[in-house]
Amino acid sequence: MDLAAVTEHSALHAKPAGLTLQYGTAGFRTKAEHLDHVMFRMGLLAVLRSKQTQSTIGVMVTASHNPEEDNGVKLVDPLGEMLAPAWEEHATCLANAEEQDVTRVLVDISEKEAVNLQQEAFVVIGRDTRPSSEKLSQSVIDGVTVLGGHFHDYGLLTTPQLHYMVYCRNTDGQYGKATIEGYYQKLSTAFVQLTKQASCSGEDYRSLKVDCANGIGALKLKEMQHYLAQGLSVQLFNDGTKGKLNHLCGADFVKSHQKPPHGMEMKPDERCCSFDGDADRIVYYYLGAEGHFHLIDGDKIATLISTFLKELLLEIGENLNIGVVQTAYANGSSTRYLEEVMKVPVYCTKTGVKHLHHKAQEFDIGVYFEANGHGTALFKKAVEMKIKQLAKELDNKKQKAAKMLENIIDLFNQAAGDAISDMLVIEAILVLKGLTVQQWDALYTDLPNRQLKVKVADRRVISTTDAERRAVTPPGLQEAIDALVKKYKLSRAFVRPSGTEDVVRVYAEADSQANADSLAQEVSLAVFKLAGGIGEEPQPR
Ligand code: G16
Repeated sequence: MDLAAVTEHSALHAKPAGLTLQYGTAGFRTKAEHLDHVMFRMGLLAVLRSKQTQSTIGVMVTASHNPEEDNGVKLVDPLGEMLAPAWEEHATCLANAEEQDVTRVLVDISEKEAVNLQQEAFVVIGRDTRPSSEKLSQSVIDGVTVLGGHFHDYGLLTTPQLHYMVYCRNTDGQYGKATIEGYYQKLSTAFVQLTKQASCSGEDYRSLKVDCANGIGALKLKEMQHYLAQGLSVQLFNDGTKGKLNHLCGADFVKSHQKPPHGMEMKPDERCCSFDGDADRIVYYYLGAEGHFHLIDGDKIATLISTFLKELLLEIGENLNIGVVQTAYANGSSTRYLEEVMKVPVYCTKTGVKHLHHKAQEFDIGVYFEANGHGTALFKKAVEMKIKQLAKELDNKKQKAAKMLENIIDLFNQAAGDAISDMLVIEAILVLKGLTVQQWDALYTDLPNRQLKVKVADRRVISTTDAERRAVTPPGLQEAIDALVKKYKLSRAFVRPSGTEDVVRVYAEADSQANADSLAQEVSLAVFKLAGGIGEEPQPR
């Protein structure tokens, strides 16, 4: 390591005095103007991780659902998964090191992780459409090159596309071709093959309205459209030509406000969906005939997918174990439906796809989704091989099911939750099952729920346990929540510090919307009072 060169370049990416950041739910996130040093240092760290794993490592510059002024960065590990926890700690140490300590921290990490410094390093970089992203990705490149790493800058990509590129590169192309065309080809071929097998194919199934949150999803869907040919026609809204990124639109807005995005023209019964700012989340919705807004979130997406996969497995007579992984945000009705009606085991992890992904890997087929629309399905390699084999061998009816499974495996982005891939999976399942969006929605009825945010001086005063369902600190908070929950029927509530925004998140569900709203408000007030709330006290809605 040329430590003198690191010191010299690091000074050009100085850390603002007193700034401390944490590698959170999905990397570092804060105001873009505070991130230059973090980007440079994550370039350095990616080189060390690449040398250590002898693999290509990804660096994605994005703040996903956060406001346009924010930005962020996360590292992508060799199989397209999130960075290993021990390296998250290294990332935090390096990002927070004072200028004079940067080289020492680098040396410490290399020693602790037994990094062979002679090893070549290769890093791939992607970025979203935020105005700050291009310059920040240059700072990543500066970090990579000063440590002698090689790189490929993919430029504008959705986050899941970068995860896909990393996975492809580290499996010598077995997972797919590590190019944007390779991604479009893999997904569109699987989609076309899959939907060819549908017996119903009315016009209704061929068109979909997509709110792109004024983000990268719009650019990439436009590029992909001709690959899908007649299979699916998407009409894009909030495509970035005028509105602001994630402002009053996008999956996070739609899910948390439970209302349609601005700028979308919805007619009753039309199938619509929203991506978030970097296209790794998706939620569906429609207006009922009576004009009511109906949200179909990640829980219902997981239900549709796991039901479909289970049915195919039954048809081919394979007894593989399927598990569904959710978080505390999963609607109580979805968990009950999956366990009691579908007889699928359900597991709960902490928020953050890294936790869900990890758990889902334990099953032959693991379906994981956060209620906010972030998720995918994972298939064990041996399962993939077996299904490929069965698709060649079985008799006619079984072969059709095995072929569908083979195609759907290719349609999922198994490196990360991916709005484009999930959208194609959902569209294919709906047409194959001949389901309308209303019939899908009618699988079960969500318990009314509400999510709120509370500002506190330091959100770290809240710590949780039991997959974030219970607060450990500050003292008295959990007791207060328990007492409030008791006041309502079918109720549940929890609080947790966000790992992407400077807020505490509050979730409540109950037997009616009015009760869910009032429970959420009362719990917010308890957080405000017991955890050092700042600004205005939470008010009743
Ligand atoms: C990221 C994570 C998700 C998480 C979300 C909110 O999503 O990838 O797993 O649910 O943040 O996390 P928190 O509640 O900790 O703020 P995205 O789409 O913003 O990358």
